[in-house]
Amino acid sequence: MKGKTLKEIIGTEERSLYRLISLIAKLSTQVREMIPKELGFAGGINPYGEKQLQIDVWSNDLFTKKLLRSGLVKRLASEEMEEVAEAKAGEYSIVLDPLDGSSNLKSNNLLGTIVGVYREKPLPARGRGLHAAMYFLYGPYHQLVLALHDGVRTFAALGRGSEGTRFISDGLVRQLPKPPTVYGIGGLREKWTPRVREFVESLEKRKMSLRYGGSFVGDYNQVLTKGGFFAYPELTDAPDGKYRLQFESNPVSFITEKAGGRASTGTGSILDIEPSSIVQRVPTYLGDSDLVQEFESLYHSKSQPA
Ligand code: FBP
Repeated sequence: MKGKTLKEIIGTEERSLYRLISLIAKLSTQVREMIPKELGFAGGINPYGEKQLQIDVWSNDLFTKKLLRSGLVKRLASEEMEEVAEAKAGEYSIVLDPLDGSSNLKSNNLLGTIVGVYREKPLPARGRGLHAAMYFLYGPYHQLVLALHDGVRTFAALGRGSEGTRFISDGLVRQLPKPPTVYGIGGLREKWTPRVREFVESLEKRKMSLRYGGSFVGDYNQVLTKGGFFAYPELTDAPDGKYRLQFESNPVSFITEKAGGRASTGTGSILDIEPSSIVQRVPTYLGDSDLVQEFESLYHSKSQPA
């Protein structure tokens, strides 16, 4: 079967979007190449008070500088920066988690990059307004999962070095498989609220397989590939969970809905949240639409967590 290139998938109707996604994909190959070379800790602390690995800083600088100088991006917000960065002109606004799962680096677990693309607009923005969303998974092979208006496709990076790499897809639009077979839930079990615990125990009884590797992109990709449910839920000491709405939950929620799934805060769609700040977090429940709706029903039926 002859694979399809990014150009063939994105088509010519939006040349600037093709140029933007090609640039992001090229930069992702540079991040992947850098991962084994750059370990250790920089002195910096990101806005969430988390110690930044040097590769976090390097990846953020790479994407920010190259995208704002491309002439395509007017605004860029990143999990690693407190303020929205701006260029003089550009058709698009970008939200970015440059290296998701960076705490996994030393154990050589899966890492990824998450990107949301808006037609130029102020940030923070509602996820419903996303124009495209993607993530790169730095796994056994370098994978791109890309959601456009007409659905989700996956690509593999072929070739050597960031200049020579081509992203090739089978061109097929992905839907979350049924029946759902895997699930993953973040946070310490002892900190799950009663309604979260009750739902997870129901999943265990359904003989679904637990898949949790501590990397949002890596764990979510299992749900997209095998069908299932993934959450970083409300916790007794963190009612908004851990994921940032702008940089993690909105882009992956966009991908989820384009793949026929559902993405919820427990009370409603993540994509419909009117953002209050660039750093806000949101409890995140994603995947098989029936399972997520079942969780929402349970969520409504139980009182607020203690
Ligand atoms: P970072 O953005 O700081 O890497 O944190 C996000 C993340 O690593 C997710 O990729 C992952 O799902 C989650 O944190 C793991 O959290 P925990 O260590 O609490 O299981």
